[in-house]
Amino acid sequence: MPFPSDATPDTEVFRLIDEELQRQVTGLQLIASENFTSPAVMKAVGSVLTNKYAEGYPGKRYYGGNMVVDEIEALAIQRVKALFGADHANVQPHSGANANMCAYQAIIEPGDTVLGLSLDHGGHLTHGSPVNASGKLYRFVAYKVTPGDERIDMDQVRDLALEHRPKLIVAGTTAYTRRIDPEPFKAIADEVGALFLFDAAHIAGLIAGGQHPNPVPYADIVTFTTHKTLRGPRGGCILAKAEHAAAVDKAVFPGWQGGPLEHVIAGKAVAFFEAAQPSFKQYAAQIVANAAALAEALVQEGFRLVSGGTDNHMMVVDLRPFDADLTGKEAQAVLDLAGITLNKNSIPDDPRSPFVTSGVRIGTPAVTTQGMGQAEMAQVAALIVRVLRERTDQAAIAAARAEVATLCARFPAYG
Ligand code: DSN
Repeated sequence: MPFPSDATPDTEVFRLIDEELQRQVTGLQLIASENFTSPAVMKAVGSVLTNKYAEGYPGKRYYGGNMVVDEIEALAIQRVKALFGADHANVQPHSGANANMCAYQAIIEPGDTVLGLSLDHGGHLTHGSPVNASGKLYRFVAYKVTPGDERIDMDQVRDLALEHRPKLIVAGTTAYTRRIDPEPFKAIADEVGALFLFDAAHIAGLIAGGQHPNPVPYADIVTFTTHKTLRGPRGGCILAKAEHAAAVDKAVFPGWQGGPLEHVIAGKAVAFFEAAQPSFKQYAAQIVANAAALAEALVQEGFRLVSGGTDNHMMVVDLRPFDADLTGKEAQAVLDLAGITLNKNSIPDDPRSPFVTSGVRIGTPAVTTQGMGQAEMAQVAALIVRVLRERTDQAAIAAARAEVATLCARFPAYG
């Protein structure tokens, strides 16, 4: 029986989706890994492509009826290769975590030694955390940031590489605020005969927008998510040198995944198109300028920033100099009440647990998409400070919530 229209008797789910829309557009979205994707991307993701099975790759599928899907996936591949100058692309990973596990399976064996940034110093779960499959399948050795300037300790990376002779060196972070230069990593990898993987999940949009160095010429494999600074749909992607192309494709399917999400792949294709436009360069530059402005304003208010500042889209704020009793957990909760959404985050060598933390992570991709600039970042900083100072005063929190809504109404995320 055909569906008569898009009317649905399910009022519950769509009421909740509408509630979430209101939450997103009336509050400040400062989670560094989130963004507002475009209506065009959402249209692709909500399309009939969700109905199609397409195990395999364009021209080599295990199901019929993939003539259109093949064109869509080929377009996504062609666009992302052009965007980053890559030999090969696989656009099927469902997430960044999947992309990393697929990449490992493509180029190393279980038990092999790998260097990665420690999770509590800004690395990712899939860079060898013992609770993650990466840490169980491979022998990860963690490098850290220096205790002094809190930047990646490249001397330690080299020392550990010489000591452990890893098969693979992983660069890339989830809570690190400085530019990552791929060249010194590549030099160390070459010195010890290791392969080099760059996880660009957070900064893919900054790379596409010309704000951060492109790791593609240096790395054997580059992985990233499409939904952070790149502003696409939720998903992952792998770029590889030609010699790893076949192994990467095999690791994604049939290695780790079954049917690709072709509706999401269509959304990725739209996002790659958008990121190739000249206006995306301005967008990426504004993300960085906004982060610098917000960071500066927070420092003026007595916060300490891990590494002293930011070169990218985020900052990690050490709350202790502002208020020794304030934890990241409490800050996140009270700011949420005021419509300011961010996440608690460990600072390097945090004495508190990862569920409590002494810090928060703040990012500017979403507010920049809304069109906010440096002037608004000063206002955002002032709101954060007020809520944290007056965190036991319900009336003050309610007043801040109203101001947040007024600010967001001036910069509507969607029309
Ligand atoms: N959860 C992502 C982030 O917030 O950085 C990393 O996968």
